[in-house]
Amino acid sequence: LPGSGPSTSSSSPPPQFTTLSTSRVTVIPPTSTTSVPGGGSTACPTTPNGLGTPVSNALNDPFTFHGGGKVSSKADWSCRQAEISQLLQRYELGTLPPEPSSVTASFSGSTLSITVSENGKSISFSVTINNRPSSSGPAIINYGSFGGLPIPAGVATINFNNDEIAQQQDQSSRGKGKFYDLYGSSHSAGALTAWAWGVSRIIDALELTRAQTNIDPTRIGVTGCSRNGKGAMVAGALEPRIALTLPEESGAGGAGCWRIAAYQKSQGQNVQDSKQIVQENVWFSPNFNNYVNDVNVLPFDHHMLAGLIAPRPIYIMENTDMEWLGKVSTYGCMGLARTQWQALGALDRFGYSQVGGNQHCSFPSSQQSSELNAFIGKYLLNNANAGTTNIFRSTGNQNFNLDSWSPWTVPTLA
Ligand code: MCU
Repeated sequence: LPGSGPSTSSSSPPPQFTTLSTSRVTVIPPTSTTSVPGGGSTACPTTPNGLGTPVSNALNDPFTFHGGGKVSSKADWSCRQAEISQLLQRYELGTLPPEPSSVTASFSGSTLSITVSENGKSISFSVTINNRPSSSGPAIINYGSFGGLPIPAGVATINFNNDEIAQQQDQSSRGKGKFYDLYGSSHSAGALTAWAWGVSRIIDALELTRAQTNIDPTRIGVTGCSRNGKGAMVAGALEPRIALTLPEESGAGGAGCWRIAAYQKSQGQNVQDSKQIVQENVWFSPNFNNYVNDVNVLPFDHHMLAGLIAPRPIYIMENTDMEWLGKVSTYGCMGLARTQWQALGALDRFGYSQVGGNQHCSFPSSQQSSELNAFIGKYLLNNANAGTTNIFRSTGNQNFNLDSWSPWTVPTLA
């Protein structure tokens, strides 16, 4: 996968306050090559300018490059992911800035304090870490205050006040928050991208303070509910150091696909769609406003946002009770996102579970022991016997034809 964790320098004292080296690999490869597992690099096809051919009443083919070539190997898949990430950033999410020139961190009590500098400006923020392991162990970054998952013993919780990085009150929040203090209020990133950048800085800080926190930065999960579930999915998609992505009831703009919602809307259903969502809040780049009235022109949909995570593990929790929350649009979208894990032979790293009877963001116990704990057990606690993690289930009668929305073939990638 593109990108890797930062290299750190621990030369200057004191040890709890270390500056990151600036020569790091960025998440989005700046050139048309991508690293291949096992070393080396491969040339990626050039991404042509423009939107390409519109796709209506179906989802875009994740396995065909923007320029038309087929994805036929794992190396191609890494190239395709880099391309999809660029397209998503260009037309919907806004640009994820490259690694900042310096990140410093200190840990005291339960507070991890982080300072980020770039272009002569700097910002600071802090996160609290609870239930730290007594020796090196995993942690889950939890966005904001909606919902919250029951986190099993042995896993620390890192509370991330994402609204401080990018506000999300309503449209008046555009360009407000510490991300924009650093990069300027007219930066193209929407709040979801700004928060993902914040998650990356938390992981940078964890890499620097490993000896103090006992948190293993290679075993980090991310979660959030609803608007913050959208954030969790985007963080997993844009930050390859996230080991487990756990979006809870993210709905439209997260696990939901724009085209499915647009189709439902045309049938008179009360589903949140692209036109409405950009009126409600600043989660996306202002550039997305140019496409919300005709999402068919976009060279991606959210099955491909999720696909940026493949084959890293993801467990998606959704609700059957309200169409607004994506009853159908997340089912269809993630049902087809799943093909990307299938192509990589990694179906045991993909979970979609949709149940009802619980209030929005109240985690239902039916998803706990055999699903959530299985994912956390296997992928953060390194317990291979934690349970079945090849999950695709919904208690709603979805009546949704996955095949008709995917007129493309799923390759086997080696
Ligand atoms: C599911 O996430 C959002 C939804 O997109 C909004 O339309 C609604 O207003 O709020 C949800 C939410 O974040 O609830 C906490």
